[in-house]
Amino acid sequence: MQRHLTRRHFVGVAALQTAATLGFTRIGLQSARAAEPDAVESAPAVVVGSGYGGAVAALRLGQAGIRTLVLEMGQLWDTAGADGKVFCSTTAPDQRSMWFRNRTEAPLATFLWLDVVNKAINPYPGVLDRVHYDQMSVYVGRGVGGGSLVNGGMAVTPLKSYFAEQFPTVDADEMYGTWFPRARAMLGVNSIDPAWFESTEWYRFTRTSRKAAANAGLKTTFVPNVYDFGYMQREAAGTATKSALAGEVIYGNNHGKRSLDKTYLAAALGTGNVTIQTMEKVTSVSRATDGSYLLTAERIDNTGAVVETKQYGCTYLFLGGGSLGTSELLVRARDTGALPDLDAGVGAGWGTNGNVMLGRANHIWDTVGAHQATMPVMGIDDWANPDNPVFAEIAPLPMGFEHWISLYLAITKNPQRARFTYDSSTGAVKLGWTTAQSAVSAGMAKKLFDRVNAANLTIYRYDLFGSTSKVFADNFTYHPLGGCVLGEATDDYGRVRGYPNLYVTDGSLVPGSIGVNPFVTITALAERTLARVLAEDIRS
Ligand code: FAE
Repeated sequence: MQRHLTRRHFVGVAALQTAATLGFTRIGLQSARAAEPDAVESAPAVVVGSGYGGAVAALRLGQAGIRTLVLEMGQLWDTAGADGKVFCSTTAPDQRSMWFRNRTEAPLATFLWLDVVNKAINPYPGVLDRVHYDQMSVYVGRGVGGGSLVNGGMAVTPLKSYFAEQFPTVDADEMYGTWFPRARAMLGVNSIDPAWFESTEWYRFTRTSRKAAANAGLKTTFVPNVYDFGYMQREAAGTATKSALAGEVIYGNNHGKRSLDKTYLAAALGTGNVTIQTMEKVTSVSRATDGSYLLTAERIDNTGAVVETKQYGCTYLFLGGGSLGTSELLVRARDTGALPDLDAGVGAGWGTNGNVMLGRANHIWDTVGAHQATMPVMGIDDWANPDNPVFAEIAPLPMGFEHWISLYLAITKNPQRARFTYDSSTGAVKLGWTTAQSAVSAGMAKKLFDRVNAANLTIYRYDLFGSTSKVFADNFTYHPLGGCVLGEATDDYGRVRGYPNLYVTDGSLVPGSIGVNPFVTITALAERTLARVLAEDIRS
């Protein structure tokens, strides 16, 4: 990653740090302000959300000399708490862990059926949210950097043939020749040293799962990550403060991870043209008679109370609120009549990337280790199996003691899709995904792992997901995708149909499935969109 750092990048990092130190929620606001009525702050370009899609938009707009305002509903995670740390760990969660909850809602609910995983916390704008719909819940990151703050860092480029299947109108050669390499370079993707992997106690859990897969005739593959493996080796050697080796991941990493606030967003601020405002949730979008866009945003405080309702105006609007955030804004805008010409495809094509989590119980001699790194580095790759395509990440379960559990996040090729709809009686946007649709993913995961269990004479773990016998956690996803699918609700470059100068740059463009962990694809598509839009649409 070092080679991508520039002077401007460092200016950006400093800006983020200064803002945090001084407790500002506004960074460089003045530069984004134009001669507008008091109630309206305007900028040529506004970006909603600061995850992958939003961060790419912010950087490329800033580099093109366009004053850009980023509105992010979460906070800037750069201020240490009383313990001297910005983020809390998975083993000792506090209020920083979750977005306005009284109790944590970790993916693993129980251990030996005991309610020992989740803890009572104070409601606070924490970094991980679990959004509950009727029959599916979705984990998302909240804060400057979006999902990059909480994810496992697995930076996987999808199989070219499956990418082409999912995006038939996108030039796959150009994606794999230009946009994927650019995304990987900007994100700071690196790979674990195979020799270290084979010898370190911190990845015993992965080697044990690899052996079990091999016994079933299944192929495993290393996957790259944005966590700095050089740093991780220093953690293991005792020369760097532990983060991935100290149980830090879904509630944030204090060190080692190249999250977006350290890459794209730092560089964006370094251009001097980008402003990020935090704790502001965009609640509606409409269009003025001159064709510009108007946004309403609610600024909240640490209790969640709305302390100000603000109006923004812009010529160019980029939506990077993620699959949920962007779909919600656009479905509501269409169905309330604020943007009535939005395509019927807005809200459609949503899927879970076929996510299912499960655990297997190993034999007593197949230990997984009391010490586990939190960054996954390997997957079981059975995607080429035409009867049952599955790619299963070998996930860590760092409990600090030997538990003999192999945990997996399976990505299955589930063809089911759902739609977001607007409920006019409550004003809520609902998701129509059903339990029966999840069962398709669970069935595929079962088919694969029944093979692993049969070959190893092992069984599933029945004690991890809350109820007395739940083996396949198919009721939540880490990978929400779709809702504003590329080439359907938008043109082939993320331009929203019916509304000039309105763009989608995030995971809502991906039609419900990409076969691997999705952020490299989201980033690469956003790079492609921004290059095209800057060349053809924007006059600075
Ligand atoms: P995202 O990163 O979610 O960013 C959206 C941002 O917009 C957030 O910061 C929101 O707070 C903000 N926002 C939303 N609505 C509004 C609004 N109305 N007003 C203002 N701000 C708003 O979107 N993917 C991988 O590729 N590899 C992994 O290892 C991996 N592990 C994961 C582990 C966990 C626990 C989770 C939750 C996800 C994981 N993912 C992983 C998924 C990945 O983080 C996700 O696909 C991307 O973050 C999605 O990027 P977007 O730009 O779509």
